[in-house]
Amino acid sequence: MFNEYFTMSEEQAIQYAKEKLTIFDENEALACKEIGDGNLNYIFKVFSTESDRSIIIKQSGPVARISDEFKLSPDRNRIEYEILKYQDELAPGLVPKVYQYDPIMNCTVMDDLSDHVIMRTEMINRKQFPKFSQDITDFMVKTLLLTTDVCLEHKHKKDLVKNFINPELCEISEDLVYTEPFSDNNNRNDVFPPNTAWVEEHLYGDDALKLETAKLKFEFMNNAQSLVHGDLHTGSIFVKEDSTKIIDPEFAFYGPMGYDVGNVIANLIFTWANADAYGDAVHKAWVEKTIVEVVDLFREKFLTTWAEKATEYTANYKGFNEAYLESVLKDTSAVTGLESIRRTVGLAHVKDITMIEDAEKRARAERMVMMAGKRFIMERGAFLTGADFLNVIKGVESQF
Ligand code: SR1
Ligand code: MG
Repeated sequence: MFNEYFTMSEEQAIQYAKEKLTIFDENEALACKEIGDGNLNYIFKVFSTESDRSIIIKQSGPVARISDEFKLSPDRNRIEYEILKYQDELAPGLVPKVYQYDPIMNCTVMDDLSDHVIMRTEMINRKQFPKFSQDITDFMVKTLLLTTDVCLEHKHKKDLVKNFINPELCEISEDLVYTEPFSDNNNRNDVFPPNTAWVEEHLYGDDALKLETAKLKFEFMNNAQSLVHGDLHTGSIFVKEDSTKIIDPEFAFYGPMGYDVGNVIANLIFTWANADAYGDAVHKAWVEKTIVEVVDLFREKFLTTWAEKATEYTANYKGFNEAYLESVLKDTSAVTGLESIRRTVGLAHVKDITMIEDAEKRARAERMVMMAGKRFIMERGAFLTGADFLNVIKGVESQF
C-alpha cells in the first residue's frame, strides 16, 4: 500500500503505523488525529487506546497547506529528518528524537511531544518559561557556531552545505521575508486596512529601507555561514515548565546564523506587543527580561564555546572572535527587523498580533513592531547587547 506516494488520511496513517513501525504491539487498538496547524505539512498523532504509547508521523505534500500556489519538493522532509538527527548530537535533548524517514511517502516518524505546548500559544496565555533563555541560547550556540568553518573541517562543512541545499524553502523566505513586505509590486501581502496608508508611506515608499533589504536578501542567499534552523519562530518551539524542544527545521540550510537569533527576538517582540495591547505589565516585563537574556546569554555562550571549540587556525587570531560575533549581532538585528515587518504585513501572520480585537490597539501594536523593525534594519550594527535591543522596543513604545 505504501509503495507509491499519496497524502495520507488519518485511517491510512494508522495503517502505516501498523505496517511500517514496530513501536505498537501487533493487535494493539490504535487511533489517529491529524493535529497540524502549520502552513506546510500534515502531522498525524497515532496513539494506542490501550497503552500510553504514541508517535508522530509528519508527512510533506507536494504543495503547501496554506496555499497550493506554493509547489514544494517533499525533499524538505529528508532535510528535516537529517537535521533533527544532527541537532540532537549537537544539542542533546533540545529537539525531538526521530526514528525513521520514508523517502516514498515523504514522512518522518518522531517523538510525540504532546506533554509540551507551542510556546506562542502559551505566551498568549501568559505563561512564563524560566528555562527558555538558557535552553534557546544553548540550542542556537551549539547548532550554529559548531556548524561553521570556525569549528568544522572545511571540506566536511562544504559537504553539509551541499546536503542541506534547500532551494524551494529558501525561495519562500527570499520572497516572503525579504521582498514582498517592502514592495507594492506583485506581492501577496495582507495589510491590516487601518495601516494601509502607513505601510505605503513607511515601507513601500521608503527607498533607503528598500535598498537595505536588497543588501540583506543577497546576504541571506550568499552567506553559507552555519546550518540554520531557518524558521525559528515561537510556533516552532515546544515548551513545558522544565523542557524546551525545537521542532520543524524544514527551512534549514547553510545561511547567516543571525537569521535564527533574529527570528527568536522578533517573535518575542510579538508577544510583547500583545501584552502591551492587553495592558499586561507583568507579562511585558517578563518578555523584556527574556529578550535581554537571550541576547546576552547568546553573546556569552558564543564566546565561551568559541574558546573551547574553534579549530580553524586563523579564527584564533586575537580579536577575530569579537569581530565575528559583532557581525552575527548585526545580522541578528537586521533579521529581527525583517521578521517583525513581514509577519505584520506579509502573507504569514502571527496570532499574537491578529488576535488583538480592538482595531486601534492592533493598529498601534503593528506600527510599534514595524517601526522597531525599521530601526533594527537601518541601524543594524548599533545594537550589540540585550539592553541595546530592549532600548529600541522601549523607544517605539514611548513614540506611539
Ligand atoms: C508558505 S509558508 C509561510 C510561512 O510559514 C512558515 O512557517 C515560514 O515562516 C513561511 O514563511
Ligand atoms: Mg513550520
